[in-house]
Amino acid sequence: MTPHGYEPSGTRERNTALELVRVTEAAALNAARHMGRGDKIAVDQAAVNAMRSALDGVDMHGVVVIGEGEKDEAPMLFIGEEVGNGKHPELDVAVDPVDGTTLTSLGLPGAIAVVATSERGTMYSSPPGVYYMEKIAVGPAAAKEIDLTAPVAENLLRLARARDCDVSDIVVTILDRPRHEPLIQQVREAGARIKLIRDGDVMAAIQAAMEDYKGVDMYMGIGGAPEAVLAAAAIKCIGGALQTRIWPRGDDERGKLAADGVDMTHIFTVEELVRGTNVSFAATGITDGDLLRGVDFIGTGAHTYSLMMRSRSGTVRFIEAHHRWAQKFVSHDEGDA
Ligand code: VTB
Repeated sequence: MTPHGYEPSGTRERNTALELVRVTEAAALNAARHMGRGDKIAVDQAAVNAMRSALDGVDMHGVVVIGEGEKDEAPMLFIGEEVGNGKHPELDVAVDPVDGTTLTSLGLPGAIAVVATSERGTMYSSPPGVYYMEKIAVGPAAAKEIDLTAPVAENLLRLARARDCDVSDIVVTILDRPRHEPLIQQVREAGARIKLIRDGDVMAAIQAAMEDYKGVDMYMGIGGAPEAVLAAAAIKCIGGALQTRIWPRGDDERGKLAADGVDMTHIFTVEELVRGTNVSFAATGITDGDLLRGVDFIGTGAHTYSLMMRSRSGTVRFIEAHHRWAQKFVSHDEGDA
């Protein structure tokens, strides 16, 4: 340790996140070409192609744990697919080439490309038939205080106490869905404020965990199960807490999961969703968001805005990259970054 508490030997360790950012940049650059064209399938395809090929450049022997779906429904980045150049280390890989395909197709804010890695066998993969999870996320100050099973008002009070603020100071991000009407009602009754988003709850959870980001303080609601694992990877790096619980859509799904022996009462913590100790995370803005700007095309190239971090050091980097088409080996239309 130096007098400033900085351990230089830490910099001798490889940082996979530095490589992952090129992967999310590639996906974002390609997805952003389709912004506002009303075709969310094209948005996703462009990002998946670019991400798949950029992953080949990463020094790792990765296996996709969170991906585009099962092999027979996803031609690329399917669960179980091996990615990377095959070299050490052996990693689990979670991808969401576009969190916010609809946002991108409509030119609305908040779409990102995301990748996370963790040691092999350490990422939670939900049992078949699990699509959604209830979630609550906060930053480090209230990490030990929140409890997904407690009433909404209680969690808000605990967060306010931990942050030494008023409940009315708190902003909670919630996905704008009819299923959240009761939750919205409860947050309003407790006196907190709400930011409704159309999509993109990975970034919503990240913003809640980043206490130096002033926009929101908590994320609550029901969102995708894969997005929960990606958010957990990020929160493992930032600090803070995320608790989740499997949420079946209706009695039919509940019955099937119960028959399969799936525990729908279990509360998953960040530690259970991502058990690794060397977690890397990268995200690049596709459309403008609060934390990350979207891709700017400037004729001769493009600018991208990314966030990358790893759990070992807790370093969070914001990277603005200036890409120049003329110096790329492959034209940008073919998916290079
Ligand atoms: C969220 C959000 C995604 O799906 O997980 C959400 O992060 C889940 O709820 O961006 P819905 O099925 O009701 O959308 C997205 O909105 C889209 O994948």
